[in-house]
Amino acid sequence: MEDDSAVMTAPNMTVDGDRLWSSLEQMAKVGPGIAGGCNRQTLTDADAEGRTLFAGWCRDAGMSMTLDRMGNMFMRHEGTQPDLDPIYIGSHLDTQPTGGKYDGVLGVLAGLEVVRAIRDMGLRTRRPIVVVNWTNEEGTRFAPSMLASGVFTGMHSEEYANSRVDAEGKTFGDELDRIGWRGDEAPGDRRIHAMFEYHIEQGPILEAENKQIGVVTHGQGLWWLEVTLTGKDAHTGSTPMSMRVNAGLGMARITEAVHRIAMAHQPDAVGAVGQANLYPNSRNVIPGKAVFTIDFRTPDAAKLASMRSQLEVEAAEIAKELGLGLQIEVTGHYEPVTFDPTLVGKVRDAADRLGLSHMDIVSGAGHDACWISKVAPTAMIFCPCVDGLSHNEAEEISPEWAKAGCDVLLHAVLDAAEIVT
Ligand code: HGY
Ligand code: MN
Ligand code: MN
Repeated sequence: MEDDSAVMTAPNMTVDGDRLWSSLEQMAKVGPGIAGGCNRQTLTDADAEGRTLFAGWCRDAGMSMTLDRMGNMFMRHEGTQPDLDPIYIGSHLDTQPTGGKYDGVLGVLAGLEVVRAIRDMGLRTRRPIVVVNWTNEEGTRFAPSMLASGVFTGMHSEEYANSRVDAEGKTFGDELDRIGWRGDEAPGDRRIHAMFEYHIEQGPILEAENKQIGVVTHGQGLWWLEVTLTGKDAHTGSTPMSMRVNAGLGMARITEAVHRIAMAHQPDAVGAVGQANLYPNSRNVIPGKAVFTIDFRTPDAAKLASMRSQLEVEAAEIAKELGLGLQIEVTGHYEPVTFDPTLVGKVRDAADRLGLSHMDIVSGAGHDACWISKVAPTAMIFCPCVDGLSHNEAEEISPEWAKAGCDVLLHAVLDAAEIVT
C-alpha cells in the first residue's frame, strides 16, 4: 500500500514559466486580431481551433476530456483517490472581437501548466484536478456573459442559452452544433470541491501599487440592460424640428444619464453604454429606432439596485419628453459576489510562502468564478496588466507576472488537492 501521508507544498515547487508563456503565444495565433491581439469569438471556427489545440495539449499531459451539453470542456488529471470531489481550475478561451491575448486564456493555460508541473515534479494529489474551459464567458456574440457557467450553475436554462442570437441571427445552439463541440453530460451534473480562477486584473490597481498578486475577495455586481427607443424615420432636411421623433437624440440623452448616474454613486460604481445601433442608420434620415446596451457595476448591492431604478425613471422621462416608445430588457444580472474566505486564505498563504507581494482586491470584471461561487467554494487570483488595459488588442502582461500568479495557483491548488508522497 503506497504511503499517502500528506505533504506540505515547498517554495521550490514551481511551474515552468517559459512553457506557460510559449503556450500563450501559440494560442494567441489562433483567431488573431488585426492589431496584435485576438478575435477568437465564441463558437466560431477560431474558437473550435483553439479548443482542439488546448485538448491536444491536455491529452499530451495525460488528461481525459468530458464535454457537457454547453460545450464546457472538463480536462481531468487523476488523483490517488478518484472518488474524491476534484479541485477545479477554470476560465475561458473565447475572446472579445478586439480582445487581448491573456483575458481568460491565461487562466485556462495556467491550469494546464499546473498539471504539467505536477507531472514534471512527480507529485501526486489525493483529489483529482480538473481544468475547465467555460464556453462563452465574454457574452459579446451571444449575450449575456458567463452564459455556459451560468447554465452549469442553474442561473440560465439550456433552452435560454441555446436560443441566444448573434447579430447575424445565428443561434448559440446551432453554432455549438456546427463547430461540433456539444457533449453529452448534463450541465452541472458534476461535483466541485473547490474552484480557482486565475485572471489578469483588467484594471490599473496592482501595477500602480506595484503588487505581483491580487488576492480577490469580492466581485462587483452587474446589470446589463438593452434599451430600445422607437421614434419616426423622417427627412433630416425637410422635417421641422418641432415635428421630429428622434430616437438618436433619446439615445444620446440616456447615454449621458448613465454616466451621470454612475458618477452620482461614487465611490466604486461604473456605468457605460457599450453597444449602440441606430436605424435605418442613414446620414439623411432622422433615426426612428435606437437599440443600445447599458452596463452598470458596483460591489455595493444597494447602489446596484439604485443605479438601475434611477436609470429606468430618467429613461422614461426622456422618452416621454421626446415622444419615443421605450423598452428596457434585462440581458444580464448578478449580485455582488463574496469569494470563499478559506480559499482566499489559501491564495494569500501561497503568495506569502512564495515571497510575492500581494494585496486584497475586488474584481471589476465579471468572471465564470462569479457564477461557480454560487455552487462551490471559489477564489480568484489576479496578476497585473500594463496600464490596466483589457478588452483591447494592446492588452499586455509580463512573463514574470504570468509565472508568479501561476505559481500561486499551483500552491493553492496543491494545498486544496492534498499532496501525497
Ligand atoms: O464583462 C465582463 O466583465 C467579462 O469580461 N466578460
Ligand atoms: Mn475574462
Ligand atoms: Mn473579458
